[in-house]
Amino acid sequence: MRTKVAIIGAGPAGLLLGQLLNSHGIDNVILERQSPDYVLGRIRAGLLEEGTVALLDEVGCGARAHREGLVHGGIELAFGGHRHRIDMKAATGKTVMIYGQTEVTLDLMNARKAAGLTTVYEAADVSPHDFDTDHPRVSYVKDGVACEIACDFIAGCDGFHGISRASVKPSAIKTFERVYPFGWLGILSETPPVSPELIYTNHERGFSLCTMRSMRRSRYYLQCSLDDHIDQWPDERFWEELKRRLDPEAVDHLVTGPSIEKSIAPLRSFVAEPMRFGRMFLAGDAAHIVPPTGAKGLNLAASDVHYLSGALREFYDEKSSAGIDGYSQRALARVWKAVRFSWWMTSMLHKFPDQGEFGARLQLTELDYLVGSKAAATSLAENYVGLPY
Ligand code: RFL
Ligand code: PHB
Repeated sequence: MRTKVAIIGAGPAGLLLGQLLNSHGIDNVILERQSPDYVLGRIRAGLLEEGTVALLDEVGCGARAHREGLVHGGIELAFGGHRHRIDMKAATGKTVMIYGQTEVTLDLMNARKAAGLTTVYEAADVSPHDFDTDHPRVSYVKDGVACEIACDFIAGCDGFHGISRASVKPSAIKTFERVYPFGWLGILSETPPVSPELIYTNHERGFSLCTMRSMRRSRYYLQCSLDDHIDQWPDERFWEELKRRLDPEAVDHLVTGPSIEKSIAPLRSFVAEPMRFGRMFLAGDAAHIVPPTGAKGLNLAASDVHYLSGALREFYDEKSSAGIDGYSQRALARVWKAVRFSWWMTSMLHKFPDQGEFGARLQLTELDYLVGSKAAATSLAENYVGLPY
């Protein structure tokens, strides 16, 4: 098989890149290790920046998001038993949209199918080769048969544990990492959200977040220990702990119910530089990870593939390699700003084992400053709704 761009990974980065390239007549094939159902079953992100929604619109996949997504103009920060609203719309003129990653993925998968583009699911032993030459290849095994794709470029959209970044020789890559000493325990339940907007809480027992997927489906997160296992968190314990961390009004409004999904995610900041190695590019979680506190992971995957698709279009249409030469620097400039923002939100809102009373007091002071200062609130809002591309 031959294609222009071989994309490894059918998560949001790979699927969106495939549609963006296709809309400019650049043919591509996606190789995905898992089955479609497995990919669709991963409950992850829930919050889209306007820029991400605009990219879905650009590839004709935004209609359901506009119909079913919930547009939010603010968030609430809770500390010391009180909630304070940050009016992001007033500060920036922009909003964010609640629309689950599973829905984004489904819409992109359906569009890909309708366009008749090739996606090889359950592709084993996917491996990029010769990307330091003008003739890269990707090998894989499908149903026990060894296969190969010859291509012009490889896009590594295969997430943090993927093969693309791991195929680069260590001397060509520099990584930056911070691992946080806690995780997020998340549950999904068929209950109405406790409040119309998201509530981020700093509490002495640890962080909590109230979010949602729709007006009938809630998503809640609790900061938990990295040693915790979901078996130790039956639903009753989860709800009890959440109530301890919420303000009294939220406790009164909280509707509990059986969880339909429960998982624990570790928190990490990670950046690999550069994001281009000859004729292979990294995009999305394959190149960087942020803690979910700023809701930036999926949105960064979208801005990466926006830059990358533009660069490849320039290469094919204008016979210019300026775009692909500048991809890494351009993408990383935006990535690092989101890394900083997510690290800052995480640092301000979580209980750290070594923070002591001094650290805890500084967190509360920072939150108090934020909700009392127009300048500080605007800075948070500007980053939260997404910095411009
Ligand atoms: P993905 O989604 O990990 O997709 C990578 C795909 O590559 C496949 N793959 C391979 N395929 C072939 N061969 C191999 N060797 C392969 N290895 C891997 C995988 O099966 C998979 O299908 O990466 P992508 O596309 O870069 O997308 C990134 C996002 O998924 C991620 O950043 C977000 O989920 C992060 N995130 C959030 N982001 C937001 O923007 N807003 C949020 O509200 C938000 N909340 C979250 C989150 C992530 C969370 N967890 C679980 C880490 C909340 C949580 C709890
Ligand atoms: C989510 O809805 O899952 C979500 C929203 C905001 C975040 C993280 C996760 O910061």
